[in-house]
Amino acid sequence: MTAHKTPRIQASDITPRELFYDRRRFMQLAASASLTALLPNAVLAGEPLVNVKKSTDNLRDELTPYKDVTSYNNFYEFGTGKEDPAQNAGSLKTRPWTITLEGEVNKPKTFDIDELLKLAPLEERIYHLRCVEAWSMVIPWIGFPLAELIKHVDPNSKAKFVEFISLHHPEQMSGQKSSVLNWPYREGLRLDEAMHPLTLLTVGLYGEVLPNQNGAPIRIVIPWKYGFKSAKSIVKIRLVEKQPISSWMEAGPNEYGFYANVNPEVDHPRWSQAKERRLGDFLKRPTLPFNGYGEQVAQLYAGIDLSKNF
Ligand SMILES: Nc1nc2c(c(=O)[nH]1)N[C@H]1C(S)=C(S)[C@@H](COP(=O)(O)O)O[C@H]1N2
Ligand SMILES: [Mo]
Repeated sequence: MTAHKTPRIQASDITPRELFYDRRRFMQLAASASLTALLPNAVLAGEPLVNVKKSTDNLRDELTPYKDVTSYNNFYEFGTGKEDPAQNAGSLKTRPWTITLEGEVNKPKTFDIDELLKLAPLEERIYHLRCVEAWSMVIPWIGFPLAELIKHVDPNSKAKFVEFISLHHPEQMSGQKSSVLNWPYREGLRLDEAMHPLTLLTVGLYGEVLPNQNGAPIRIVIPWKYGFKSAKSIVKIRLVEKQPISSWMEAGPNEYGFYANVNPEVDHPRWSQAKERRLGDFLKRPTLPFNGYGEQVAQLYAGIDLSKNF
């Protein structure tokens, strides 16, 4: 077992953010790290990730507690209840795991997840995540820009959109025995959205390997869009010429659009999007256009009617 697969935590590897590295949690991590070192070929949810470049984010908002981030989830492959994924996602096998990049690219390639992890330095990014159901969280993700991966396969001139395809495996994903969505889960972005530096290919949170319920071993996070755009447990990324149709667009075309930019002015047909409840808060707070990332991303939509392209 190689060193990078069984990271031992050292005081120097731990970011000094008292917010989340309280001493008790640190001791739990130390214990689990030495235990997993005995298991063959395991890179387990909850193992610490080392050599992560610390966040340069200047958000002042309080982080959502680890417990809430990992126990209140949407991941329909493991059930439709918010507590289902944490309960049921233990059956997902995250090694071995490959991701295939294909379609309108000059150098299609299937990456082993551990090979992919070495393509670019890991960074911590504190992002707001706003669910279309009007709750939100603040999460310290770990990953690197999706653009870094896409550059490796060299998109050709026909590539205009990117499609993400999650794992389809009903034996491991009990929720796929129900047809609540058209499996596998599919999402998509315009190529320029996918290449935007905020779009994060994500492998961890709170300093650790992603828990299964949060989309292990690899998911996307697009902080200015509703949470459903951030596909989990991805096995395929396809560059395509035409706008792909996502699972949610199929399920409810007048409720879930392709763009899905967070927009307090465009209500969901069944509820308002003007406010959100931050997990742990009692009172709602106003939702910000583009989830607060307008300065970085609004220019991507210049000249587009966002009430029609919701
Ligand atoms: N494959 C897959 N990805 C998914 C989902 C899903 O059901 N399946 N749910 C989405 C929704 S609606 C949200 S809000 C976020 C939630 O991410 P989190 O549980 O890590 O907070 O994941 C998104 N990605
Ligand atoms: Mo969501």
